[in-house]
Amino acid sequence: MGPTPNHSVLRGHRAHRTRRAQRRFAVAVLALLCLLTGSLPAAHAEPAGATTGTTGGKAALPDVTPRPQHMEGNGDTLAVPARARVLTAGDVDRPALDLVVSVLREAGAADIEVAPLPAGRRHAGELTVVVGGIEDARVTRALRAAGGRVPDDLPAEGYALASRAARDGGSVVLAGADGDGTYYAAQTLRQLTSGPTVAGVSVVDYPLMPLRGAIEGFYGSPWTHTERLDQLAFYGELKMNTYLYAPKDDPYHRERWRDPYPAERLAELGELARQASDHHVRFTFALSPGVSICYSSPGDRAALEAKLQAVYDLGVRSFSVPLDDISYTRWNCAGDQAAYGAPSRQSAAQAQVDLLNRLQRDFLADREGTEPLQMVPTEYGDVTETAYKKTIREQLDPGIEVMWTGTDVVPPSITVEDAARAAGVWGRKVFLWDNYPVNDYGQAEGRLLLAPYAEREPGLHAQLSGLVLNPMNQAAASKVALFGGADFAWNDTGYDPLRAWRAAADHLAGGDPDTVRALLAFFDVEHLAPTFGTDPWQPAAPELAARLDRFRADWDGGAKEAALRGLLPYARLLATAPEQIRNGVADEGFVADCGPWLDALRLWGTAFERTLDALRARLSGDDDRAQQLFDEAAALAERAGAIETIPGETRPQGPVRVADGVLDVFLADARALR
Ligand code: 14T
Repeated sequence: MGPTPNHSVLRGHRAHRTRRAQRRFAVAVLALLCLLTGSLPAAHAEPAGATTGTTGGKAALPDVTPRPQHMEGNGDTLAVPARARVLTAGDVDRPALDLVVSVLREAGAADIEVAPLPAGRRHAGELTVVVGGIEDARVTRALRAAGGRVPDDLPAEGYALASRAARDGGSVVLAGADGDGTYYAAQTLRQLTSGPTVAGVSVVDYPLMPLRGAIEGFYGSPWTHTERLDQLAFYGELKMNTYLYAPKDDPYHRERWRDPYPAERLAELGELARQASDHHVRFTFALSPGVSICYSSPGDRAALEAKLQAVYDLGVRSFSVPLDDISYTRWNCAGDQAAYGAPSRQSAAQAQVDLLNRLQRDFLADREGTEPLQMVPTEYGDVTETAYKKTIREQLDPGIEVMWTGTDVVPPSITVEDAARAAGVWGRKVFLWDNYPVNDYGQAEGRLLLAPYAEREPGLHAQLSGLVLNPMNQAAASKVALFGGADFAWNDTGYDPLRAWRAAADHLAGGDPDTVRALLAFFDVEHLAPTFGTDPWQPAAPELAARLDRFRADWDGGAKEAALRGLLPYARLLATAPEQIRNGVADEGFVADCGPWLDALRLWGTAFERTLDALRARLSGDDDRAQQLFDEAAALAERAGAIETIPGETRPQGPVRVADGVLDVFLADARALR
């Protein structure tokens, strides 16, 4: 697994641009070819990022994330001609239609006509794209005609898609179970398209978990408005349908929950709600009154409703009341003592149940289009039976969604059995709040969490109502884990953590292989995932550690020259990865988020190279030169160790860590190698 050594020289901005120009040229040549032949030989048009091998001239299936439930090859790759007609059956979802048109335009269709079915006269050599609901007989007919499969029963958000090359043009059919499904079919089409071609496939696809997404639920500096807009678009691309707004350090969300949002903040929330629905994402607004609420006070209940009403008026229809990280061993007012008795787990649960059931019954049930209320219990990170859980299980409105973080706040794994026990104690399927890749706790100081989303057991979909990841303050860097989370929530039974990890690198690199290699090497040195305890649940730099082990074995076995030759390219890859990433990743947020870690890696990587050079000098008997190189390496490592997280951004702050416990240890030990 992992990256292979990169022997190529660094590419700067100019080389990057040249590469793009070359690609554009290749696209133009291909387009010309297509015009002449009508379709492309499959083997010549393997889509970028394809991982399956090409056999006997058959097209490799492209790598689509999340991984579809069913996808088969359907003949040759389609060449997108200059002319395309998009035929809509009924009222087609607007974002889906816009996406189809922009994908075709990107692929080189300059002349696109959008018209309702039935079609008028078709022109020779044009591509026909049918978009509509799977319940429409004209759509299923088109689907069959294009070699697609018509499923007997398509779950909500599902879709069927067929794409087929033909001598005289070609056809693509997108059939959604509903508007979401049609949009997801268009998102899949986007990933099937590479340059001027579309892979010939037949897909039947649907999610295994009904709620998939992220919860902005960390402590520390909340995401910016721009970051949130970018995240929502990204969620749409990954078929995630949920974003929970719950930033602990938005004062209006928690500390000052009673205070109305200032007008400009409210306007931003409205814009987020629109951006969410434009990308088929449900915006859930969370309000956390637990730090100061007086449960028995009609005034506080009215303040809570007024706050939710203001957001409802913006068009938001989904709400959550998280009651995590509060004390339930004391009341916030004398009235609660009178109404519920002395503080206890049972009385705390009773007060919470009364508040939430009332909110569901008197507020949400009365309002058009609202989703069931969601809540986070105060005991959210275990499955131990208590008087608190018993009261919630027995008395909380069964329609209210209950969140759960696993068998700990940051659990090292989540099994189907754990989730089944959670469903047992809460009396309903639970909604998983997964505290990965969040880095707001002490053990995560100086860390960026870039390991694959892993250690969640396939089959969890049967026990959960959904899954959201709690990301890092570094929004764009969190996309690495979110890629995996989206894939897992859609299709946990087909989930492969390393495949999703590489797909994330491929996405960020825009398919450029050198940048993919640099990213995977960078992810590896930021791989350690801590827990609240002392043992990490994902190890530090596994790829680098394996290479260092091999080096030691060779060196100790006497193959010293070979050991050095084997390791040097990887040291060079680490030293040059930061510049490759800065030049090759188009997502500016990602590069900005990773800034201090990239700066530190450049120094650590160079220290690594110097150390190997020192060992070589020592081997050739030049001890003075060796000493000088070791000293240079030590100076570089010291500079690297002094780089800190961006002030005011992450909580907690501290020196950034790069393969700590692996690379630093190797560099120190290497001085004694003879
Ligand atoms: F509500 C929960 F599901 C939850 O996870 N709450 C917080 C969350 O906001 C935070 O980002 C996450 C990771 O630090 O853990 C919870 O916060 C805690 C929990 C603790 F037990 C913070 C400190 C703790 F000691």
